[in-house]
Amino acid sequence: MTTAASKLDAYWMPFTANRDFKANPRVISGASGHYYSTDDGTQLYDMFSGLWTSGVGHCHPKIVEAVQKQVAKLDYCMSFQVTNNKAIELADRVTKMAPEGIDHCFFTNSGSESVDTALKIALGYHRARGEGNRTRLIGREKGYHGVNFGGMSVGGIVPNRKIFSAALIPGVDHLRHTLDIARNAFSRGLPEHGIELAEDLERLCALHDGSNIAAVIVEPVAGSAGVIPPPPGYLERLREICDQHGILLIFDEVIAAFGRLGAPFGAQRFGVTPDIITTAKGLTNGVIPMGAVLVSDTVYDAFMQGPENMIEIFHGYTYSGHPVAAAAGLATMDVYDEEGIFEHATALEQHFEDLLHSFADQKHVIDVRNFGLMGAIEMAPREGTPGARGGEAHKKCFWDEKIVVRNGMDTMQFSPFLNSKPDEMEQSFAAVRRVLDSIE
Ligand code: PXG
Repeated sequence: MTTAASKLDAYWMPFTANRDFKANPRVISGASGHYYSTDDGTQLYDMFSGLWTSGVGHCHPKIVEAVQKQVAKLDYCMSFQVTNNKAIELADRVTKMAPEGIDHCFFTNSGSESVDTALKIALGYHRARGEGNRTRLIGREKGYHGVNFGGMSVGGIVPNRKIFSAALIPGVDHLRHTLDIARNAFSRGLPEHGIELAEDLERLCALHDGSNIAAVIVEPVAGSAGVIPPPPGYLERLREICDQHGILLIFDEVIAAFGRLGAPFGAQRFGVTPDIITTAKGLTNGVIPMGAVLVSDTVYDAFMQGPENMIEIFHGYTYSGHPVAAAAGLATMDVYDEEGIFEHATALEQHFEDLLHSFADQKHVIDVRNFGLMGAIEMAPREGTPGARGGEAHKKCFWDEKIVVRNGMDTMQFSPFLNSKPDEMEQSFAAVRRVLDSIE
């Protein structure tokens, strides 16, 4: 046997139950449009757009062509002191799509790197302005900001932090999360209750004195924790409090940016402009790893001081602004524009919401949440084995129904393609229903 599955032992898979997986591997070897395929020719419908990454579908011909051309023309060039034309073009393009006043772009290779970069920029910004005492960082319970030390520390997903607790960076506090199933179960879109939770930030300002806080980082809609949209007015209130205390507001838009919420950025959808936006995923449609940190003029200008021959921020990656990734990014932006992808995503929202909420009366389902094209169906955990019901649903979807869905414990998450067809959404949710019906 020389198939990929027989060699699995060497591969330590990320965020996966390795032994369980290797006993029954699910190996993808091809993709086209909205389907994955396996070596034996099975086609599987992807209900998660990759991992929130591939909004316009897999192997989009325009992006494939751009990558093929670029890799043959300029495969790599130094990212420090010299740069490449594609990185310049992409930074310009993406900042033009960003909210007014967010005009500068620092490239990374992933969401985790974007978050750690943003946190470092926040600290550097205050120091450059003579406020080096502002070192505290504020995250939120249930937040996911990647797995590097900074992002893990401001993040609020317990298992991701648990065994690393001694190494979490000091000086971090967390706002309470806004998931309130008791009051908000089965909300369509933004949940009614919970705006008062934004006042947690005032409490932390009172505790530490706001003048010691550097930045607050939140996902506009929490993704990994199982799609938790904010109560109306919550993000606005965070913005206000940050302004009152001179604190930078960071939106982690690794999932929210590039159409998932029907706009280039979640900031625009919510009408709240942060000082810094972190992105990745949809920046290249997932085709080549790339992330970006977008910052306001005020933040950028604070660094552009001192001797002009000096580096302003001692930070960067060998692959920052990689030309092949940047070419994929540019082609992705073309597809977003030329195919009216964000408009299409907006037009699908109602149908997606209706399909999700049709699960409200399904057995075991205790909540359904959605906003934009982010959706979740939460099931009650099985007595004594939390996560078992969700894991079983994921596997049954794959093996019995040939659909790929993601579960976080007992919450099924959905990230439909931004250019989904209504009938494929209906068929795939009908398959999910059959699976949930069959699960005890
Ligand atoms: N911030 C946010 C908001 C994310 O969603 C990251 C940072 C880290 O990105 P990288 O590229 O370093 O993985 C993410 C990643 C899920 C799921 O099930 C979500 C992510 C990754 C894996 C699974 O929702 N988001």
